[in-house]
Amino acid sequence: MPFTRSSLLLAGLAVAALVSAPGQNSAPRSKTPWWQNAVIYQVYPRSFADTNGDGIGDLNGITAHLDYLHDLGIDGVWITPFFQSPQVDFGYDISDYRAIDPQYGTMADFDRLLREAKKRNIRILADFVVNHTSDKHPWFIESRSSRTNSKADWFVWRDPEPGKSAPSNWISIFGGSAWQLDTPRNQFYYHAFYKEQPDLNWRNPAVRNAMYDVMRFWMKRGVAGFRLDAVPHLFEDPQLGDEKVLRPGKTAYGDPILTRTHTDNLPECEDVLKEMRKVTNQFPDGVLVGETYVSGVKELAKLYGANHDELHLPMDTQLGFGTLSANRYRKALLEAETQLNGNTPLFVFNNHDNVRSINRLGNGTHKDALARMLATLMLTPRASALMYYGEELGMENDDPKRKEDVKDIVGIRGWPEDKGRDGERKPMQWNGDTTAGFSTSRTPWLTVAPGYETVNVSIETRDPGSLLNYYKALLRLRKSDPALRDGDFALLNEDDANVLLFVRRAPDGTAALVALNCTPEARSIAVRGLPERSAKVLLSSFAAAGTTLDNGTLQLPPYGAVVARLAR
Ligand code: TEU
Ligand code: CA
Repeated sequence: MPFTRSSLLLAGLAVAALVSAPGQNSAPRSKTPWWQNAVIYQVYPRSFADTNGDGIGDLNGITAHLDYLHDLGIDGVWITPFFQSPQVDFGYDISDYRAIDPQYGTMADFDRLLREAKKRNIRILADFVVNHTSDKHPWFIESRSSRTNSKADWFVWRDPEPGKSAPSNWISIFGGSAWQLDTPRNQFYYHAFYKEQPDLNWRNPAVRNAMYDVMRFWMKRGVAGFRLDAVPHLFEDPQLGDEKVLRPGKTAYGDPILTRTHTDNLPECEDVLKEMRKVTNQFPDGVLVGETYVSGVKELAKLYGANHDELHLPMDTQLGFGTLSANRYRKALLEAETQLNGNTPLFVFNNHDNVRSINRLGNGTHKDALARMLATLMLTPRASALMYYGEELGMENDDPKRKEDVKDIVGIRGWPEDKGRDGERKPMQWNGDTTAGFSTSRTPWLTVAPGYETVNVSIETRDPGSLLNYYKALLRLRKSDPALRDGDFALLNEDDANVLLFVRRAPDGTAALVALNCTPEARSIAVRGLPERSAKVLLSSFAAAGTTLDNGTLQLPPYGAVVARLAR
């Protein structure tokens, strides 16, 4: 989609130079660990950059673009799984945790990536798929071979029972029964995801030790830490027990909609997280990010550990994965501030499993403004953040049009209700060439999304008013501005259902006002409860840096966002 500048012509505010020029010299970082208030950029390696022309992105493609990531201003890169895998779930089915899949490169390529990243002060995080292996992993091949082999208890096995088609009514997240009958054991094994992804038995200490060895293997190589995949699914109720119908109807895969009380977020998960934290603590930069979809802030708070001894950064899905609403955002920010026991929240709006936020949220209009508003919401509170490749460009979801084009198996099973995750995994848009500069192959593994001709790194780098340059300015500002870096956090105008307002005030008195219009209509508000009568724009989606704003009547265009220095 070309940018819709006209949408910004509102409320008599200047349209033009949309980025500020914050000081070049970042203040020295304090001794806080690197991951606090860090921005971690998620790379889906298959779709980022292909250097050998096979249509599939690779590790060398990431290395080739480290300068881009450095200029963007991120602190770390999380790479989704690049380990040896049959690729049934595009890497989330691992057959060797210690080997690189040849599609993505070699161990030498990975070591070079680590070295080059380090030179640029960028930490690399690996994706650790802890819940399950591939059915082609030697551990599972041995485990399924008999009831008595040395790995017999490494996966979750149950006897068939007369008159029952499966040990329980549990449903796989990817559709169908979560139990698969297997020969020659003549037993069922449990799989939370595809049947090609058998669940490891985390109750077995040998499994735990083997997995902790894997962590040490990568951290010794130079990986800073891990994004732990599917954390809530590590344990199942040993008593089994059927799930109840949560609500009438069917999933996109034709299954009943059941509770997941026997399989999700069991308290035992925390024991494992504590052990993993101990492993991680042996390494100075060690960090554990968690893929933690939870139902509320209490559950989220627990995942940090009562003594800060579990996850460093469990994903806070409250902010980014609900509806677009000032009231909801206010509540999520307040909860993150007050109910996480002083731990660092990790905000995220986009990843490889969810429709991109500018397509998922809003009413389809003013997408460029919406992108800036969401970026500002994610990057100006006190938190770390996860970005997803292409988010900084305004890349849009591009779901397959025909079932036969779908690559993600859940999209085949769920068609047309659930078209799968291909839409948010489209090739990174580097330039306006036929394949968006992603690959020299004319047939990349997924076609490039429409809009790449204008929404791409090459064009946006040169356009001072681009979304990319907005992100760069925002990332610089959050490091260099005392208020955004060290300031506390206070909500204002808490009864406003349309505009979210907050102030970050640093110990030295420097203060920044953040105003975000969460609606597709222009809004005009009076800021209450501030000694300062005016503010000077630092960065905005609609006003030039340096513009003076009157706090008495702040005017915001649709989805307008502004960060401003409060004048004393
Ligand atoms: O996702 C875990 C997860 O809970 C998924 O159900 C997610 O909600 C779903 O993909 C949305 O469509 C992780 C990975 O992020 C995902 O890509 C993997 O497919 C999955 O684990 C299995 O490893
Ligand atoms: Ca390739």
